[in-house]
Amino acid sequence: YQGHFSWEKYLKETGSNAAPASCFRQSLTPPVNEFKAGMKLEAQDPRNTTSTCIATVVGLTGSRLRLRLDGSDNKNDFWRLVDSSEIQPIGNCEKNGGMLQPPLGFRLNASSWPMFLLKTLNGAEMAPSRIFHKEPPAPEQNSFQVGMKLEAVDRKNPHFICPATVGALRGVEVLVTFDGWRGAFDYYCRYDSRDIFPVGWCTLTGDNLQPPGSKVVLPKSLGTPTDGSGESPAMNPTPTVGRPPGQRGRKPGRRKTKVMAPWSQ
Ligand code: MLZ
Repeated sequence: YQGHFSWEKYLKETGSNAAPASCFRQSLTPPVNEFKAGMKLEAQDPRNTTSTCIATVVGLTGSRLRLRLDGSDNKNDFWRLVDSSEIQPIGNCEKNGGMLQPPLGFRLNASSWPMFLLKTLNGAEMAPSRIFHKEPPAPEQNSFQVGMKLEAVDRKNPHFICPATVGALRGVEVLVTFDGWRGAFDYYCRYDSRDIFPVGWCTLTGDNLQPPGSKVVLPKSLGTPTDGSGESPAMNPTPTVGRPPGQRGRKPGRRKTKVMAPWSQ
């Protein structure tokens, strides 16, 4: 369910272009997700990336897994693509001479880790290695351009993938700005981050792409918004979201009929 958002209409309406798929470290056809809830695997601890832990699949969305580290709480779930190099089949760590570690914030005494590990793996359903996919190679360089549209993980709400715009470039980094959110969720990431996807990704994976927010980047003065720092529908040559210039004095919430965004289907 795509929340009625149509990229085709939105790109037209905002006069913008999608970043080409070749800009991204993503496979052209999203990897199939054959994982099941309850399966166990090895994962790098996101809060302590040098340690490999046991994780359980607690949810699935498109090509991504919602993971929870065994021995951790339910407040630190994280999401990984099925072709992430940060997840491996159980046995991989030991095969490479490593040792499985308790997660940061292990809820028991550290001394009980070996027994906990035995118990958590006993009779567990281990994700078979054939359902892990190889991570795609990184593009050779950062070929994003300011203004290009993409789909990006909202890192404050990582279960969400949202429409976004490249707001700036900084060497190998890109500023991901979320359309209609006034900068509150923006972040810099490397151009080859696994958290950014080409336009159309969610349609291919069946992920639920969030619609753009309705918050408008307000101009500093009452003049025209020309500083170019904003993205979002407010940057349209003809503002289509929020209150048009002629209605600036109007109190919000008085509208009787719901106005549909022009990019709604
Ligand atoms: N509940 C949150 C969700 C915001 C999601 C924004 N994604 C770019 C809020 O409304 O603040």
